[in-house]
Amino acid sequence: MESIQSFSRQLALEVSQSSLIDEFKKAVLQLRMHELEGHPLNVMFAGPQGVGKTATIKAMFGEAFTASGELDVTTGILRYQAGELVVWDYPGLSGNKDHDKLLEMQIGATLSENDADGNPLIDMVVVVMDAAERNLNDGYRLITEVIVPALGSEFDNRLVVALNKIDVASYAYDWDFVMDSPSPEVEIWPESTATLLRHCLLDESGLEIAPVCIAAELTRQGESTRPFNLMKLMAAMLEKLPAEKKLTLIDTPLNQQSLAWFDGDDRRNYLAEVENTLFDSLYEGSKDGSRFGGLLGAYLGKQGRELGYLLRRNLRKSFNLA
Ligand SMILES: Nc1nc2c(ncn2[C@@H]2O[C@H](COP(=O)(O)OP(=O)(O)OP(=O)(O)O)[C@@H](O)[C@H]2O)c(=O)[nH]1
Ligand SMILES: [Mg+2]
Repeated sequence: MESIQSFSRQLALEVSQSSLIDEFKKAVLQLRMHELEGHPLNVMFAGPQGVGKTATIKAMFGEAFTASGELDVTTGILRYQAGELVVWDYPGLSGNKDHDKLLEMQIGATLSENDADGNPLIDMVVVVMDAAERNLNDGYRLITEVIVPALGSEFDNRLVVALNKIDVASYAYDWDFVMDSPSPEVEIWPESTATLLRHCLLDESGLEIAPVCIAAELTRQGESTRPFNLMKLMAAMLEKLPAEKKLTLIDTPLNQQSLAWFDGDDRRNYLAEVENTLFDSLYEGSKDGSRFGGLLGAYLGKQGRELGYLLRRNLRKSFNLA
């Protein structure tokens, strides 16, 4: 396979071979990439039963990743690992009081745990909820009563909420075959659910969290399933992670299924957001991708533009986008 090299290794190689970047800048960039490379990243997926936690992990990292899971038989927690990334796939809250209480305690305890350096063991929690469920209470309670208290004051940078199965939530409407996207009406119901959830979190608990509407497995008529809004979720996760963890997430083999990262609500350009945040973490002094005329890094001159070009090209490979 062509992309055996991780994203950052390949980028470092191409920077070193570039004729448009001078030797001093090369050294600075190599040093920065070296600093950012190889940091462990632990992401926990939690939420009620059957909401699509495992499906979301599979959508992001592909089937080989989830097939490699190790099950802890006493806790029911599945752990997947690739390179420096560890994903914790927690069993769902089932509605059984004793089972759920124990599970909530486990989640709280894991989130409060520190690694050997005194940093939190879990860098990020992704709470998955089912947009098609009329009752979002279990997921809501999990966030407000278990996860946020365990995360403490730093919850904002460590918590992402995904509202999954928006295809099911939009049951009354069809796929728009002309635009090859959900018809505008389809988005209304899940988006209002997301807004309602956001409002409740703010009003009742003072938490400012904007849930990301996704479909980990969107079935099109007569076609195989593929995700919807996955890039939006990736952008939301990368945005919150510290610089040295962003690269770990991108260096992990990502889902290579054709068009897995393609479909989305297009309300913003999520791929550009991903490019910007990665560029900013590599190029000192850059903000919002330092775009000029839309070109990543171009505001910083010839060398910035070249790094922008190389980064963008390799990122597209990682997401298997043409
Ligand atoms: N229509 C639709 N179905 C989905 C979507 N995501 C997941 N599913 C289906 O929902 C069911 C549950 O998905 P899982 O990924 O196993 O859910 P989970 O949260 O890991 O479940 P537990 O581990 O049992 O708590 C499966 O049948 C999936 O195929 C989606 O976006 N749309
Ligand atoms: Mg599961």
